[in-house]
Amino acid sequence: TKIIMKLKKKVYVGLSVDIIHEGHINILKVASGYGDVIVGLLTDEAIASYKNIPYLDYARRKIIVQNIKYVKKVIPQKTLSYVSNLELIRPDYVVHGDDWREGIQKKTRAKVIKTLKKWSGKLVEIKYKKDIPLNSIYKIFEKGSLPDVRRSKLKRLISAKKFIRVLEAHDALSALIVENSKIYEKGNYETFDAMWSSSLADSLTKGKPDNQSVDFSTRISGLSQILETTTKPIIFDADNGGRSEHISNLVRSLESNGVSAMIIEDKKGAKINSLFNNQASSTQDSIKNFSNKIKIAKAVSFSSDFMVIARIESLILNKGMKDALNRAKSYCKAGADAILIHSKSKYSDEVIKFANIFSQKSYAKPLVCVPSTYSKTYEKTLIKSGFKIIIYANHQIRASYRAMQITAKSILKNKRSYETEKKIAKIQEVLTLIE
Ligand code: SPV
Ligand code: MG
Repeated sequence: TKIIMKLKKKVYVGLSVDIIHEGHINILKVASGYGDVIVGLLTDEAIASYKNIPYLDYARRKIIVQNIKYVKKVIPQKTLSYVSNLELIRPDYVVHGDDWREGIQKKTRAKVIKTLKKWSGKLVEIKYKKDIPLNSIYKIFEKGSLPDVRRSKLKRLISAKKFIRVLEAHDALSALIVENSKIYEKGNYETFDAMWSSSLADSLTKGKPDNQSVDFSTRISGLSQILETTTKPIIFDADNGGRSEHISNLVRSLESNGVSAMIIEDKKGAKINSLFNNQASSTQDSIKNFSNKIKIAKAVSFSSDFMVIARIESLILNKGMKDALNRAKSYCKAGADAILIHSKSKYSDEVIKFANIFSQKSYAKPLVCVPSTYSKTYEKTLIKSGFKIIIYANHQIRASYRAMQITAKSILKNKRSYETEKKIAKIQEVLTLIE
């Protein structure tokens, strides 16, 4: 008798499976009918590039998927695009739900079909089961971003992503802009990863100077409107943290609300904003005293995911690079989870020089920058120099201030609102935003 050695066909299924449901099992079951199923499990980074970072990280999701009986093997899919994994495996089939024919995945699908053609592979599409209440599951998951879940997201994003892009938010509306702004560019989604709760922006909304006139309690209760309406992690500008005796309550308040990080700056006494030209009345804290504040903050924090970030003002106060580097070392050793090197130079040279030296040190921690004055520098330059978190610290409040001013003047000038109508958001648009 003739033995026919038939090689089993290879079937590729791309999945992210944060919440596993019967729809996934159905796809895998059907796929296994075509041959050996290789799951391309989307990495945390690939998922975070177009939606919230998954609740379960890659390693945990992998354990789940590789133990499903229909699955032969799990490999990472590092991009939204299937192409590089398909080229690698050259599967005979790709199996997917038919729900990707429309919407954001349409282009991904087209590329899969094109790639499979090269070796006559086929796309098998399974009818999408409308009775799986996925949207409501995801809604609970996303909107019900409980404090623990939200707080832990920043650290997870830091390990999953090349860099973290942060934009200032000062109320629910501006936070929704951070949450929802998304552009599609060269096969990738560009989004913001987190929000900056800025002392400057919070002060501006209240018409008060940025000198701690708006106290922490007021600012933290103001956060509740952001917490109720969004899911992205929050980094809180805690000025100099206040007096050492007050730090423990501040940390407790922030972490129990689900804030992921607080940044404290090494200035003391009467506070003025770092971007004021005249810093004559500003004094820097001693290394010893400030390191102690970092130690207190770390010691009282309940959770392992709450980050204390130390902000160095040496370059703002013309104390020089050596002083800045020296402080960075002490602050890291005191337990800071990251270092923000601030600058009010028009050029990024000094922060880049700092980053180049600091990144080489054995005690180095992730680096943060606030490119307000050196706004010509592109993100890619900062990332290449070693920065991990980039904070756009005040741009939404400045944008809305200017837009309101122009609108008010237009009404004064034209004695009606018609001229301004085409420049501002349509009433229908703002209504749907809060539906
Ligand atoms: C803020 O946004 O309040 C900051 C950054 O602290 S800066 O305004 O540059 O001091
Ligand atoms: Mg501030």
